[in-house]
Amino acid sequence: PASPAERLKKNRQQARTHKMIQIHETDITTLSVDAIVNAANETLLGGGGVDGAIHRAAGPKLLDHCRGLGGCRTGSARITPGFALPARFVIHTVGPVWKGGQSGEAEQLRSCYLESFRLAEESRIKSIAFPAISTGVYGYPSIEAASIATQTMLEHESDFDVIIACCFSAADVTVYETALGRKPPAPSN
Ligand code: AR6
Repeated sequence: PASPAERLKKNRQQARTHKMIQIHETDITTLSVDAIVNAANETLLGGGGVDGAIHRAAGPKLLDHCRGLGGCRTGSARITPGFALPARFVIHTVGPVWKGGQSGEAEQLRSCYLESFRLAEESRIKSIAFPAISTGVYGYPSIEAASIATQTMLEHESDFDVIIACCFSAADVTVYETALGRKPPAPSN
């Protein structure tokens, strides 16, 4: 029989290769992770959706801090403290507005995830949660967006203890499960 140390090593190896991308259906502001990602706009001065929820939960110091950043281009990201949030950091990224798919939206959305991961690695962040960037007010189709999100997550899986795809609806959970191949796609009739 394997020794406890061997079992632990095996579990760790399995943990590294399996399900380090977790899908949660929750309010991202409640997550106790090193960093949560915000789907912001270019001003970085707050807004509706997940951005509004993050600013409310973080408190006014977040807005004060963001005022000093001078905004952020679409596809880029900035990191700030989490202030009153349980998360230590917020990574603010600006997703593309969906204009039909022929305006570089996919590359910009991919860049949001890559830039967020880059900043996270620079700050030695080991646990990170992403909302479904651009799929609310900005109108990006959920299935296409989840395909880009999960692809970048799989590319960075080995650099983190956990990556959370934070969904705000049961429908989005199914979309992410399908994108990660954990559920067969629903029949399209
Ligand atoms: N936790 C997790 N996910 C959430 C939460 C929450 N508390 N609230 C909403 N979502 P959106 P966008 C989901 O509109 O499309 C803002 O005004 C939501 O259901 O927040 O990138 C900014 O300031 C959806 O799945 O972001 C920008 O102006 C996802 O988060 C603009 O909206 C993204 O929806 C950005 O639009």
